Amino acid sequence: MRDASEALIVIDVQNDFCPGGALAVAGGDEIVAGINALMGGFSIRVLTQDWHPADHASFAANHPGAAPFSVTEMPYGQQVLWPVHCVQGTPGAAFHAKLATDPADLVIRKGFRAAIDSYSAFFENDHATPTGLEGYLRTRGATKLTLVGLATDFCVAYSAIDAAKLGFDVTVRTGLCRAIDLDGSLAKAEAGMRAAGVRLER
Ligand code: VGL
Ligand code: ZN
Repeated sequence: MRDASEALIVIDVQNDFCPGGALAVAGGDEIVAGINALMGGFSIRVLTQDWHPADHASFAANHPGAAPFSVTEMPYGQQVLWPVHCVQGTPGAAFHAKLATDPADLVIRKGFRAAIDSYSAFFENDHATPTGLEGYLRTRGATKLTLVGLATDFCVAYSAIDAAKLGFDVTVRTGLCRAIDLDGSLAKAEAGMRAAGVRLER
């Protein structure tokens, strides 16, 4: 068992990000068994869940004429327009059936405000609106975080960089993550994580 100051954060291991899902990440389901095995070693375990209303601004379908995976300008900056995914209460938003959810201490949902996306588990995409996860982790005494999940280059990277900026000691286990890799986004995300002081471990 790791020290009580260590937390495992499992990012968005949901059906829509796994093969067959609306925003499928190649090999997204391959990481589930490894994540389940890792969970047993941590005394603080958090799952995040992408959780959008149907009218969410990140969906291309809500922007007439916009193609999925195109980029638009939002009041808070650039935003990729995604296929409709992880709609609240739908099977696509549910965790992968084989993910061990019972051991989780906390499930934190994000992206539930229609006008703003939230890749990071800590802040929405305006980089200012907190999700509350920082307070939870600090009050439980967590200082060292291990991140795994989907997708490496979006929600995992944004969460890892925010966590490092907040002063947590952050490791991303890349072997237990899978990427969307949109126009070089994976290389960019890895460089951004390294620059923020995030440890990348296989
Ligand atoms: C994610 C795109 C849109 C992710 C969530 O979990 O990485 N990516 N929503
Ligand atoms: Zn999303």
